[in-house]
Amino acid sequence: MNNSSLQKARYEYSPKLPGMLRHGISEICVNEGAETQSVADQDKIKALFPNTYGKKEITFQKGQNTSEAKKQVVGVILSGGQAPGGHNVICGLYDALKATNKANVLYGFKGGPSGLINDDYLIFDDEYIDQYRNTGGFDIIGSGRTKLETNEQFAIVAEVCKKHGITAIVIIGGDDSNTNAAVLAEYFAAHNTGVQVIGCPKTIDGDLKNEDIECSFGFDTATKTYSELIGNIARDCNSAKKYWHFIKVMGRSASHVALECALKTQPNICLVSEEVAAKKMSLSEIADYIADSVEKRAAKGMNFGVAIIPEGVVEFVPEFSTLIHEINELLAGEKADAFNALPTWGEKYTFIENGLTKESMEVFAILPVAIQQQLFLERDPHGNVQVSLIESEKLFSALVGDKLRARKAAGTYAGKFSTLHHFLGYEGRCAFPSNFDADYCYSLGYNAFMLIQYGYNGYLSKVSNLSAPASEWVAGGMPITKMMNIERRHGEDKPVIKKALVELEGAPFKYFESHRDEWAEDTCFVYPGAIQYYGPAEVCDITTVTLALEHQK
Ligand code: FBP
Repeated sequence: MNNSSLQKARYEYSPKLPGMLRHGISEICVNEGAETQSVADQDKIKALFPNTYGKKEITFQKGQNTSEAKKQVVGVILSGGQAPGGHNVICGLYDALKATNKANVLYGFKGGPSGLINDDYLIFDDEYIDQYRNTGGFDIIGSGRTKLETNEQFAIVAEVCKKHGITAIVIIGGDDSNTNAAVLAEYFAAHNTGVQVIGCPKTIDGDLKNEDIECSFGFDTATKTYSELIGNIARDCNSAKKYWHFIKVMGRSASHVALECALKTQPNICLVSEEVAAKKMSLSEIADYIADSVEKRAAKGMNFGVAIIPEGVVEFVPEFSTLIHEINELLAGEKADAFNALPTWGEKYTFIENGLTKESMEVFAILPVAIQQQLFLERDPHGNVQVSLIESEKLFSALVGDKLRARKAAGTYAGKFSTLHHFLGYEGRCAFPSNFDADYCYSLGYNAFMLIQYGYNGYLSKVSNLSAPASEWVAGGMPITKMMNIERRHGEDKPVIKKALVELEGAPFKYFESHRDEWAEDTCFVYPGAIQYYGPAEVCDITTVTLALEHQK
């Protein structure tokens, strides 16, 4: 492998473990807490998970290790989108496993959950692992989005485990993957396979969090990377003083990423999808809100600014969701062929006009032509509009442009409005993990092995007290069923881990809300700069503003 000097230096970095895991394997014992209940729908979840429901929360502490001395053969998979620090989860798992018993074995199943089904694996050794310590990416074994959710798949996985003598599987994934980890754990228990399942909370989106899991890994590094770039753009913006930058950031439905970047960089505008939904804002209202900032700044001679747009925002605009729903219906089944056969956009437009309700047609009509066409051209394998591909940064800048033209005509606005567009997503998912993510991930992996060693099944590796120095972090495990409720998915009631959206009553949003009017009108940009790996702890080890504000409560 060709290595940069940073990569070589990062190989040597020793991730910090929680104080309670630093004593050496022989001195880590378990402190069992109270039995747990799911966050909602207790009777239904209990009935679905008769073998794994209601187990106790546990924490590790210093004391004689009383776990059974048996050889462990562990399999690990990475599931879903990349998130910085995934390699360190595997490194921590490997180090704890080998420190416990040199004869223990770690299998890495390749390409995500499908690797387990296809029995496609490698066996880790020191030389291989050492090339990936403290590095970004998921290339150590690859990842994938196949879902492990049917009994047929579970039976295959059980066979694969039996073939290799696997005693435990570690699933590194988001809310869906960890929901499936809980179902797999229940299957293994019900079928007396003797195989344990442990999950680790991953996703840059930050939407896998709850009263037990303070944050998913990767969120810290991804938001620091995006904030560096947003800060750089903001400084260019404040130097040239001639552009409004519309920056869309990844994060799927939740706006945690956008909000954290806003807290770090203090842009003029940051939309929060959850607020858009709560206030039932229309596209026109959102455009007016942004145009107000443009107008006020122009009145002060500042024809420039920065607006952050969360990836999922359009799904939260009620009238837009209705429009998407109607388009999906309009092109369902064979109707799509009739539409596609029309030779010109003009003819297609007439077809659309005849098929949509008056209200949806009014929404459709205000969209820029490029977005209108995107809604009809880029569709998923089920024929549905791919909302995540909609260039909402361009959509909002165009709608704001329309508003400003109208205001100019009315004589209320006399500024200039030149726009530039950016989408920040893949730039952050494989960055070198920050010290926080390097430490947190290594701890999650190390801790996952301790849960395996102590015989736990259906648990999420839990490391908490994360806004304190690592020495004060608390390591333990939480039954995944504790985080579950019943939700309607694809027409069926399903047990799932509750997805965390931005809470409008939460401290991060409240802080943002109390400052945003000033940020909208004045230039209050903050330039966070690049992630620092070496230097004082207050520069290098501090995690997100979101967590700091949440812990201030
Ligand atoms: P996960 O939920 O799997 O962690 O993925 C996060 C994410 O980066 C989202 O922010 C984004 O919408 C999506 O993945 C993009 O997916 P893909 O990598 O398949 O393009």
